[in-house]
Amino acid sequence: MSAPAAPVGRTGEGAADLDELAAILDGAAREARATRQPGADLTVADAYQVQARSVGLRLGRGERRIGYKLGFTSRAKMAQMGLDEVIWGRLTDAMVIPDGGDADYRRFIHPRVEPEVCFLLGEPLAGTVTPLAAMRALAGVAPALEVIDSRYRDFKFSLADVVADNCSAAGIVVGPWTGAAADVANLGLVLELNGAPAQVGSTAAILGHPVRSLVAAAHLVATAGERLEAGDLVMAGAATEAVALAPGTRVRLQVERLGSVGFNLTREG
Ligand code: OOG
Ligand code: MG
Repeated sequence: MSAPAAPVGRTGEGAADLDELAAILDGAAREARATRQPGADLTVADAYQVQARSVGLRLGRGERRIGYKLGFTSRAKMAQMGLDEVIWGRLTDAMVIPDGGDADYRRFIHPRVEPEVCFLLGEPLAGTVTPLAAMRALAGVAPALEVIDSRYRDFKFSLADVVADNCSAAGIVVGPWTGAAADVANLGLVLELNGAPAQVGSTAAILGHPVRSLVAAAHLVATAGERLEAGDLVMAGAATEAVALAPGTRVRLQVERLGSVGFNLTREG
């Protein structure tokens, strides 16, 4: 009698299964075609392995690492997705959409946009650091938009699923840089779609103070033996719920004192 086949990604499973899932998720992103969720047997620890391997496939094709993103750093996002643990993912240069530029709708499956702030590191930051040390390592801060695009059907996932999928990372748009000394604790923000407000909020919604995202990033990436490097970007996480984007949408975010950032999602056909 033969043993039943083990589900993909179960703890203790061979590396091959994690590689296979990494390849499936990478393929889904490249082809902009949704795939099914891996299932309940994938652990969060294995999911980070899958993420590292799928981003490894991108780097193997010549993409360059540019930093990290955090997810579920606001109550609004946790409530929207029904998950309440801070997660982190990796950013590459292929994800960058120029401020004021166009993003091709065909690149995405079911894109959503989030209002964020982005940090630029002036010095490396590693492991357990204080908010003051995190602040001192900064070279700048900017208003930013993240385009998330889950590779899973119906944008539905467990914590492990979304971690494996590089936290839905698909695009970032970074606005003008302001000096590192800028106080980002509680800045009002408005996310507009086609000129109409879609979300209104404050940077205070990001872990109470966005610098806590930077502290969390330094700590979390260290668990994978990595650190924030000088020149890295860190996306702090959405301050409000994410908003679904239809083709042909003009997106703009205004953040008090930091200024604005935007892009256009191209029309269909
Ligand atoms: C996961 C990514 C969440 C954020 O800013 O909270 C995220 C998702 O909701 O698909 O990027
Ligand atoms: Mg985000």
